[in-house]
Amino acid sequence: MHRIVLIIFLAGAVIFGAWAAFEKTESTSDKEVNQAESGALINRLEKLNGSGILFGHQDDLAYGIGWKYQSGGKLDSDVKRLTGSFPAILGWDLGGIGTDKNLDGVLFQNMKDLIIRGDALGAINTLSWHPFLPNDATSSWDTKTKIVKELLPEGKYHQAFNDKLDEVAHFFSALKNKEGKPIAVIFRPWHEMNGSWFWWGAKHCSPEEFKGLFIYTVDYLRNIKGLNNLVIAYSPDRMFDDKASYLTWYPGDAYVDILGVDNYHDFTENGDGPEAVVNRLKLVVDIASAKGKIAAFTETGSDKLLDSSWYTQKLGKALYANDLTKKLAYVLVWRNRDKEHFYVPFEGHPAQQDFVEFTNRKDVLLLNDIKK
Ligand code: BMA
Repeated sequence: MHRIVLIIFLAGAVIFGAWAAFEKTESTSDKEVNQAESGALINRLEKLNGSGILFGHQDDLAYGIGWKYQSGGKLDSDVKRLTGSFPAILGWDLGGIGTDKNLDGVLFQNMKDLIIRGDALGAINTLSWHPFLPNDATSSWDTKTKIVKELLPEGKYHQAFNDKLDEVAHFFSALKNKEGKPIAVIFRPWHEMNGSWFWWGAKHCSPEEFKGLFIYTVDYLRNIKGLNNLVIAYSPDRMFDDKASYLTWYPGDAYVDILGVDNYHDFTENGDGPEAVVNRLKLVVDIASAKGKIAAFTETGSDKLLDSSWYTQKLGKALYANDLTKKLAYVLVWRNRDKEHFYVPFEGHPAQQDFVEFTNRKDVLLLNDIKK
């Protein structure tokens, strides 16, 4: 009798031990795989940086001038129509998450499919977020209420904010490739915070509140929701002239992988001019390099391309102004809504040739240039 009890006990111990060891290796290797996801994208961006600057376009696969992606249909792209290649960087926006369409009319289901299809082709996806207020207002530009601190723990809308982040996390966790592995993407929340046009902007919260919001967002997605496929970008708008002003809203090295800048205005007549674009890019690269991080021109463009040589004469000259600016990992231009609002030219537009010339540069990288 005793022997039987002993045998059962020993057998149980062996099974438990094996199970515990299995559990351990499972979770250790899961963790390594997970860290590898965002890490691999960072490595890839760093590696590609030696060959040139990646070119990106917002909503590129979703719609363009005179066409719109149909679920499951053939891929199209205004960049490809002119150059023969999709862009290397695909920009998307999560504003409106929780409903069926984003703020610019892209069905989230299509966005998900297109991110997955783009990734399979070798492109890199970046997502910004123009969130709606989690109270009764419906847009990022609604600045009536100072709401940022109400989103943080103890705040009136904290639970509503968590619910929003759950929706964001749900979207990110659905980004899986054919092998079922999570797809790493660049996430660029709370952009242009040094302007005051968005409710998280400079006049609507203190830098400390802003940092709290940024840190909470990244912590929640990474630690509470367990997402390991996010490479995080920090991207103020153009209003900075030194390191301190650039870093006023910076949440800290632990929360940021890419240091960026959004700048449309300095290319226009009312802005500070092309030298200011270059100086600000240089500053971003300098700050990023000192931190061992990636630098990027996270948003720019010339709406309607009234200056038909904007790509070679303005953007190209700024990107390749000097050894610092050349270290930018990528540049993203905004969306092609229609003939009244677009940033990439279309067939027959006066800027067509210039755009093709710009993208033909050896150091401007489209998808065809970076395919694995
Ligand atoms: C702006 C414009 C708008 C758009 C918004 C968010 O610059 O392109 O049409 O809704 O960005 O994408």
